[in-house]
Amino acid sequence: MAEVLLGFGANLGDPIAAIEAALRRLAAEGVRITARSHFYRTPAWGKADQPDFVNLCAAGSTTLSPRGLLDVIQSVEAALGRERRERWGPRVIDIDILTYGDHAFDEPGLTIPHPHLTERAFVLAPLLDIAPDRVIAGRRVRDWAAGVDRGGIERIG
Ligand code: A4P
Ligand code: MG
Repeated sequence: MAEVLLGFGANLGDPIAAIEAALRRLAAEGVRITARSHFYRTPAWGKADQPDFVNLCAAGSTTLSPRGLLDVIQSVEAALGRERRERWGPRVIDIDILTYGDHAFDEPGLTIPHPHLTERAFVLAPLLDIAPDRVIAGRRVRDWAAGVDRGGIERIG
């Protein structure tokens, strides 16, 4: 059994409904959700000319392997209508594997911990709700969070 941290983001359609649906589908496919953050409205990062995102993080436990979890995540994204278009572009749902136990992976198509997580306020703000003392890439989440600009991020639920 592995403890995982997952990040969710959406900025098309009904983002909160999409994230709720993704959590339900993951639970039905072998990821027991043990904690979830509040929802946050966050300014788009990377490509600014798109709607604000809604972001949430969740903790879970699973017997799926990292690859098996990635497969499940991608099937849930597809089921919810995700189309892969441009990098960092708008999406109905995006699910990232932030951590998988304390393991590090860097394989084609799978990098864990998720590469940019320690510099992204839209991940760190929700992570602070559920895992402030978790050490990722050598520092606690609360210490990474102290180093990013969380301006413009608003708790919405
Ligand atoms: N992949 C590799 N490692 C992982 C992992 N740990 N978890 C691969 C999930 N996927 C992982 O992802 C591209 C490939 O990453 C997948 O095929 C998988 O094999 P994608 O979701 O198809 O593409 P993407 O999301 O457009 O690209 P990328 O680089 O993953 O973007 P990000 O980093 O997910 O950023 N602004 C705000 N405010 N909130 C957001 O949620 N999200 C993004 C997307 C940009 N700006 C944002 C937000
Ligand atoms: Mg992604």
